[in-house]
Amino acid sequence: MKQKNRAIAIVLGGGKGTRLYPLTMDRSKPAVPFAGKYRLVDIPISNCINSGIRQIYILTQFNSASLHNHIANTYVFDNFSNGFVEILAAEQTYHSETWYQGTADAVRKNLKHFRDQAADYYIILSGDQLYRMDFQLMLKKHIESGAELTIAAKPISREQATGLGIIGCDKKGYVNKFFEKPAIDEDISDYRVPEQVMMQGLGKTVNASNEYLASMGIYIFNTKSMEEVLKNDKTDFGREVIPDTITSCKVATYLFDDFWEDIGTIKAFYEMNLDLASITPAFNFYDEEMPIYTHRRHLPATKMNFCNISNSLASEGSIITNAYIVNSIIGVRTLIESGASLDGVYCMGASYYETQEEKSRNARNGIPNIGIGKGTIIRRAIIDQNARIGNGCRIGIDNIPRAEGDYPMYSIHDGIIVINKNAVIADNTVM
Ligand code: ADQ
Ligand code: ADP
Repeated sequence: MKQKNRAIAIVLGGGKGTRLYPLTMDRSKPAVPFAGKYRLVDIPISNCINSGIRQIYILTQFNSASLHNHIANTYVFDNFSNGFVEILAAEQTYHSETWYQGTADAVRKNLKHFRDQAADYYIILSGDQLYRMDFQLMLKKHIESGAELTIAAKPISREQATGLGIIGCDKKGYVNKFFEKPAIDEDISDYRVPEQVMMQGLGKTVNASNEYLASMGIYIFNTKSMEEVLKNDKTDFGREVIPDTITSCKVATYLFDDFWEDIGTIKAFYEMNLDLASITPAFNFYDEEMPIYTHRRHLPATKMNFCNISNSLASEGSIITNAYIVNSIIGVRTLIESGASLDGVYCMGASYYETQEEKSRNARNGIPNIGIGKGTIIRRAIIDQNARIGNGCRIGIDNIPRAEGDYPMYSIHDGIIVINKNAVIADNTVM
C-alpha cells in the first residue's frame, strides 16, 4: 500500500561554483569536513531523518571518493524502511556529459529518478546551510494551505536582504512577488511584510527591524507542479523558476525564526565553525532530540598531555601534547606536537594514522608527519585533512603582506589562510 503524503528530499550539493574552493579541490562540496567530525551533507540528511524523511537524493557535480565513503558507511537504513541516501552526480549522467548548469538544471536532469519514487511532494534543500528544522511541520502547513509550492522564509532586516531571495506576500501569507538578491541601494520597501503575517506564521512578534522575509532556499513542491514549472530550460530556482512559479501557481510561505545560516563561502564556513567552539554557540549540536548524525569511526578518545586549551572542540582520536589552543576546532585523528600554539584555527584532522614505518620514511625523506609539528604557531587558518605541517612554522602571525589568491600548498581568502588537503609545509615556513 502506498504511504500517505509521501515526500522525498533532494539536496542541492553544489555547483561548479568555487565559493568553498580550495576545500572543494579534491572532493565534492557535500563531503567538506565540518565542525570537527561531520561533513556538510550531514546537516540536511540529519534534518530529513529526524523529520521521518528517508528517501534522500544528493545532487552533486561529481561523486568524490570521500563523499561516496561517507554516505555508504554512514546512512545504512534497515530493510523495512525503504530508506536510502543516493548520490546523483552530474558526470555520471548517461545522456549528458555536462555539469549541472544550475539548481533547476540539476533537478530537471534527475527527474526520471525522482519519478520512480512516485512521491507526492519534493522537498528541495540546500547543501550548505546550518539549521535544525522539522520538515513535517512545513509539510503540514503546505498541505493545509493548498499551495503548490511552499517556501521556507526567515524574517530579516533590510541590511541582510542583499544576499538572499526576498519574498513579498499578501495578508494571508501567500507569495505575490519575489526579488532574488536585491542590491543594497534597491528600493524594496513594498516587500515589507505585514505584521499580522509574521504573527500568524510564527505565533509571536519579531524584532521590529526584521520586516522582510528571506527565502531559505528550502522548497516543498507538489510533484506535478514541479514537473510543470521545470518544462523549459531555465537553469536556476532562485533567479528564474521561483519568480515564474509565483505567476503560475499558488505559493505559500512557512515562517521560521530559529537559527539558520548559509555557510557556502570560506568566510562564513570559517566563522561558523569557530563559533561552534565559543562558550554559547549560535547553533546547538548538543541536542539528543534532533541529533546531527555522522560516520561512526570507532576512534579512541582524544588524549591531551600538559595542554592549555580553551573555547575549543577536540574531536575523537587526536593526540595533543604540551600545546596552547584557543578558539579552535581540532578534527578527528589530529596529532599536535609539543610547543604548538593555535588561535582561531579549524584543523580538519586526518583520515588515517601513519604507521611507525611511514613516519621513519618521512624522516628519511625530510617530510613532516601528518599533523602539526613542534613549536609551530598558527592563527586564523583552516587546515584541510592530512596536511603535514613541519616544526617551527609561523602561519598567520607575522606582519607580512598576504595577497589573496591560490598558492601551491595554500590559499588566502578573506584574510583566512587555507592549507590544502595533503599539503606539505616544510619546517620553519613563514606564511
Ligand atoms: P544561493 O544559495 O545563492 O541562493 P545557489 O547558488 O543556487 O543559490 O545555491 C543553492 C544551493 O544549491 C547551494 O547548496 C548550492 O551549493 C547548490 N547548487 C548551486 N548550483 C548547483 C548545481 N549546479 N548543481 C547542484 N547544486 C547546486 C538560494 C536562493 C535564494 C535564497 C538562498 C538562501 O536562490 O533565494 O535566499 O538560497 O540561502
Ligand atoms: P573519515 O570518515 O574518518 O573522515 P575519510 O573519509 O577521509 O575518513 O577516509 C576514510 C578511510 O579511508 C579512513 O578511515 C582510512 O582508513 C582510509 N584512508 C583514507 N586516506 C588514506 C590514505 N592516504 N592511506 C591509507 N588509508 C587511507
